[in-house]
Amino acid sequence: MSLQIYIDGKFYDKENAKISVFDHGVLYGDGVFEGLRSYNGKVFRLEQHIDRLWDSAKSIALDIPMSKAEMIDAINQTTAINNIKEGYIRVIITRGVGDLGLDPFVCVHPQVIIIAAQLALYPKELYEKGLDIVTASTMRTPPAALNPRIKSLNYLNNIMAKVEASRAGCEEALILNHKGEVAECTGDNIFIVRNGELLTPPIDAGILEGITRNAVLELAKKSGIVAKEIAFTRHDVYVAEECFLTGSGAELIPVVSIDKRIIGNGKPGTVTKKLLDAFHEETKR
Ligand code: PXG
Repeated sequence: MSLQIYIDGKFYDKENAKISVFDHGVLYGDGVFEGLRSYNGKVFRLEQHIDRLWDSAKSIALDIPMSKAEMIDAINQTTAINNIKEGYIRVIITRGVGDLGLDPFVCVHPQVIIIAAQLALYPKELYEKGLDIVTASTMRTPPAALNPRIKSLNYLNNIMAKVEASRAGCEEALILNHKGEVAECTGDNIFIVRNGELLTPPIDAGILEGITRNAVLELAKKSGIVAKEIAFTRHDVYVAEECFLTGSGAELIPVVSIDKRIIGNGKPGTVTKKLLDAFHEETKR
């Protein structure tokens, strides 16, 4: 059976899962989304993703045309009908069909799309070897322009940084904020280890408040690792003992070099490994 895609209350075969070219999601990138993971058929931190989705929608003045409970139901139905156990789930809310003008309020019916697919992780050897990354010259969108806390369909800022990563032969790029501080990567949050302490940029550095990031901060505290949300610069990454990225897709992935500077001994570090083990335990529960 072909993959079943949820659109606006109904399921469609992948080949027939289509939306209007007049949807403002297509015309303007006007909408919000979430990327979730399921482990053994259960969605990881589902309520937190739902809350973040509702916050993103509220911020862009978009009313999601269902309750949170109905959304949870729809997500669970979509994973079940596709028999997804270890999977990746994409929830998209578009502004809906409008006309060729910008006005979002002519769009009366937002579209809810849910895709539940088999997982496409980074290759296993990258978790053992670690990533080489580069700093992008593309600056993170300043929060005063469009807050990166909104997980919007407007990902061009991240895509421009991804272009730089790809062209440098890297999987990811570090993005700095409008103050030149470390913000995050194109689809992942960043952590470093310095003097045995775990550091990650604060939300007001202009980043997405990652669900995986928050899980790692909790796990660090439980494991007796001092963890701080504190602003730092590219220099701090260059001289860090360890570095890793977090995201629903990637979980925790070590970074072993940035801008051709080797981080630590050029291998995934002990704090990274400890937290990755703790994270795997958490997702198994
Ligand atoms: N920062 C940005 C900009 C992101 O898009 C994260 C951090 C990590 O957040 P979570 O909540 O996932 O821990 C994201 C994650 C993918 C994918 O395929 C991930 C994201 C967006 C698009 C694709 O892994 N967002």
